[in-house]
Amino acid sequence: MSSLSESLESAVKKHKRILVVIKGSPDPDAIASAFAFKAVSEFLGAETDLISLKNLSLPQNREFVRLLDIPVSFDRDEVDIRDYDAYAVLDNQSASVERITGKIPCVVHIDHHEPFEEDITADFKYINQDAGSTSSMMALLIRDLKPILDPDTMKKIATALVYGIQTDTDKYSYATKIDYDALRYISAYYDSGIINRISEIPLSETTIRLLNEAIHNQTEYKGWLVSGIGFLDSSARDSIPIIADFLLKRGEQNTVVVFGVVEDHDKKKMMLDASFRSTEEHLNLDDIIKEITPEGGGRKYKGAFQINLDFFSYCPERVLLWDIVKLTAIERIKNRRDGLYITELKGVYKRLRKSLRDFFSS
Ligand SMILES: [Mn+2]
Repeated sequence: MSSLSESLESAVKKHKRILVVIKGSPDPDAIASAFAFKAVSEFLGAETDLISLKNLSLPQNREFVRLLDIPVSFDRDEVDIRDYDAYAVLDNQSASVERITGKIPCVVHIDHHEPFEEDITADFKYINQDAGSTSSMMALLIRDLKPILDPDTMKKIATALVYGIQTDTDKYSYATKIDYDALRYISAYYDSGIINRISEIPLSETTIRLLNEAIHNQTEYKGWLVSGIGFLDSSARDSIPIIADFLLKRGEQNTVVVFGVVEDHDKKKMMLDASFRSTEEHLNLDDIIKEITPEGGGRKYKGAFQINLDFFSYCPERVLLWDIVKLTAIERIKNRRDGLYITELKGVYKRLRKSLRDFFSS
């Protein structure tokens, strides 16, 4: 057993009841890695519940959860933490969770995004940017831990992890050695029929309509494509990253930014939501986005940010409101494109510092 899986084991064994919080949009990588962690921690003797702060959005993600019978409760922003001794966060840059952090300890933080500077300590903190997905990291931990799971559970977990790896690496186009190592191990257990069923689900009508909107409203600026798609209901939120993926694949520009205003009418909630996609390996999307707002971040090829607009949900002039949001967002994104030279230098410096560190520590 490797020292990593040993430290995971000793961290989990310190607690009886663990709450796993899926913080961002509940995508297949986040759901699969949380699901795998639940099985591992239950094998190690801890009861574990999975909650997602947000609701599922895409039809294929709903089908993914349904077919694999993944026990996550969605759209939960209230939870009684007296029921838990510790919490865990997977597939998110930050281990901070409102109303939970500071009250119970963070037992596990596993992620593959750019590390985020914060003072939250976790008993087991494992951040690896060389992995294309958190699912791969979980798969390799399971390989080393060798938990005894019943074959049906193992099959579900392996299937979920394969799908998590597949979606986060854009069907393996960004897969790294770690992802392939993980696939080599779990592919012996997964159910390819379920993956095929999920992959066959077509885009929803709403996504197609918004895609059309995006194509007609695109602006090109110094090799970047920027497009605003207007207002959309929170149930269609994940259309934004899908449209960004789609526009990038058309291959006209190396970087794409798609944004829209996501609304939840019942709760009077409104959010500017943007997705970044790039084919440039050295474009530091995390730096680019963090300078727009700390409520966002990225990794190689992908990034996103959100800006709360709740106050503006009272605005009676929707056309005007959208124009203001659109103009401001485009202006800000253009500014960041102009400031790119500086960001790129910072990226070079970071990489230089890391390679010097690796050199001296080896
Ligand atoms: Mn991920």
